[in-house]
Amino acid sequence: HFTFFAGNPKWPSSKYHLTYAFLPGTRSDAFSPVGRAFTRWAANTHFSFSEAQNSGNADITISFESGNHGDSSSFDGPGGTLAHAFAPRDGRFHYDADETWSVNANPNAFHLETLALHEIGHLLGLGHSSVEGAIMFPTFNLGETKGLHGDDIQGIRTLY
Ligand code: TQI
Ligand code: CA
Ligand code: ZN
Ligand code: ZN
Repeated sequence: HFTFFAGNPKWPSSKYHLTYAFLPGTRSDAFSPVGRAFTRWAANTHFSFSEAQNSGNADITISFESGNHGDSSSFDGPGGTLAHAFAPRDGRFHYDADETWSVNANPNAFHLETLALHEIGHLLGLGHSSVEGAIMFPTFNLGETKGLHGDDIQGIRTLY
């Protein structure tokens, strides 16, 4: 079953169109997988997303960071934490730059699109789920690919 962050933080209901931007220096092979992840969420929720050119006024920003990078949780090199995103309405989504990432399913790398689906769930207000097939289920393996599950969609519908 889905969960939310403490206090149920969410985007205002009037704000269903969110913009996202890649911070300068983001590896360009991440653009399409992240874009596909936003498209999947948009297809299954009331949200729509578009890429902003100027990260200064985007609702959501995406970047690759390494080690201590100036927020409350440092990355830890290869393994351990892979990515993180903050609860609404923060909008920051960071990938750990020290992991091996892949655009296509690859048994020896982490799948950019699958991690983006999970982290966007956090950006929209979802916590972790007890349903094994859910994108918000708190276990994720090297090489694994997943999609959205009814439990994830139900979570967003319940929160908003
Ligand atoms: N990053 C954690 C995550 O995204 C960071 C985190 C832990 C977190 N607790 C949180 C973020 C609560 C928001 C709210 O869950 S991770 C998984 C999972 C990670 C973990 O790199 O450890 C997935 C990334 F769920 F399997 F544990 C993706 Cl799917
Ligand atoms: Ca790591
Ligand atoms: Zn960070
Ligand atoms: Zn998570």
